[in-house]
Amino acid sequence: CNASIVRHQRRFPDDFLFGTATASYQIEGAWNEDGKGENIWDYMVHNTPEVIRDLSNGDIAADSYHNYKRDVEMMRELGLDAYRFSISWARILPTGMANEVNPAGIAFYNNYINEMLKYNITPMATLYHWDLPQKLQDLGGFANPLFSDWFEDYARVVFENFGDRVKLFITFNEPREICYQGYGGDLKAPILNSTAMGTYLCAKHLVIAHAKAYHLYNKEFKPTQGGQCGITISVNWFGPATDSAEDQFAAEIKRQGEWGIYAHPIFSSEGGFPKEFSERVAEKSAQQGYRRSRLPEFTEEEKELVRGASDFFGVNHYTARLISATLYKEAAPVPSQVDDMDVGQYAPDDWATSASAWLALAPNSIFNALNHLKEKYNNPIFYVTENGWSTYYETGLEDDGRVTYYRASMESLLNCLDDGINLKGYMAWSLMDNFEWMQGYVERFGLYQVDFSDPARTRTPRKSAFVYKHIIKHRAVDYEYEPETMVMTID
Ligand code: PNW
Repeated sequence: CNASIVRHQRRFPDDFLFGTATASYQIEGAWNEDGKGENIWDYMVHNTPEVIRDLSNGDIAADSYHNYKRDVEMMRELGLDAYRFSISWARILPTGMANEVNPAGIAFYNNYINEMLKYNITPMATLYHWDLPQKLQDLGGFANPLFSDWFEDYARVVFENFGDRVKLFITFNEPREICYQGYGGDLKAPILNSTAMGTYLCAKHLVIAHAKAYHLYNKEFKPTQGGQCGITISVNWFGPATDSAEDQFAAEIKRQGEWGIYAHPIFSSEGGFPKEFSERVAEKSAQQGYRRSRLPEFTEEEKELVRGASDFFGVNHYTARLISATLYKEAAPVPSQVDDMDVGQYAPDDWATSASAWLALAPNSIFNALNHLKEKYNNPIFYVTENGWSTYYETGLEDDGRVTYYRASMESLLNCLDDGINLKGYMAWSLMDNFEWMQGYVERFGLYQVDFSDPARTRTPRKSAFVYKHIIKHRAVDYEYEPETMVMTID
């Protein structure tokens, strides 16, 4: 009877890339070893340790700098097709500028990549997952219009050194979290809390930096290396709380403000920032006495540079909210991006909750998000580059909530494939427990548990690791499956 269940299951194509994702600062540790420079997370956790919930930091983290072979062994245990990791800018360029390349940093990523390739695991490399060299932050970081040149120089070093073997590059991970949480707010380094304009200056310079790196790859590296270069944007689903025209418009403003300001310049046919949101910021800016909109404009030349500059759309998707024009508004500073959007949001009570305040299990939300993007941006190639569920540090290995979440995600992915969405792969966040930014080690996202009190940072598979392995192997979800033992092997 198992066989008949399997026969009626919907399946993932054989060439669909199943993987897991991590990020350099969250796993590597070795924060000052072998010539690595200081980055904005090193600086923040050492100078203002109280901003981290458990007063911890990523100095050692999962110590992947020394444990990379074990990491690749875990990828083999899971049977992964691909692995998404990020490169630490300051590990390979300690000053941030390309004047000085750190050979030990290059060697580390070469070893990591080569170990994956030895076992046919496709590397997907993110150039920037939030760890800006501190020396560039001292000069304004993403708020400096020259940022795009510094990023282009760094990207060249990455493509030159790794592009012969890495065929999937992602420039930036999650512009919203970089710009809104780091510059407009105080939820991520560099905790600028520059509410009026921080988000928007960063947004403009970030998409231009992305485009310059993309064109560099396209012109100088793609012809010989033959890979693809894209960007990853966090796209949670924001649907209207009711069918009223006001709520529908509020949901559209929310989508434009949260991720449209990054996606529209790159993926829309007209380019530039999204229209309705731009009008709203211009209006509010005028009312507030500004002589120009706090949202900067693109020149025509910049618009052209950015428009169409991506081979694929990487989507980090975790959850959803219902959006209202009038209800559930949170207090926000004026002026700020939250005040500019000026909408309310909530998660219904019947959505399961995780260890993270922002993360609830929303029904079919990967499909809702990708279907919207497909219609809006003419069905580009998509990768889901992150998706995952948090449990508390005490939860241990029996992570049934995570199992439920991943199975629901698989159904939503299959709905995408049935619908003709051009979706090529899925990376689960995360391979293992890691430094969860402001939450330190309190919230855990790993398929593998990491013992952070053990100097060896021993990794142990959770139930969800066995379930994900079973899904990858069979290219389908079997709801009856339970691991017989918690002993993991390489098939
Ligand atoms: C991602 N949201 O951030 C990051 O890319 C990871 O580094 C991080 O560890 C992971 O999610 C889990 O937090 C997000 O509000 C931050 O929906 C916020 C949201 C989504 C993703």
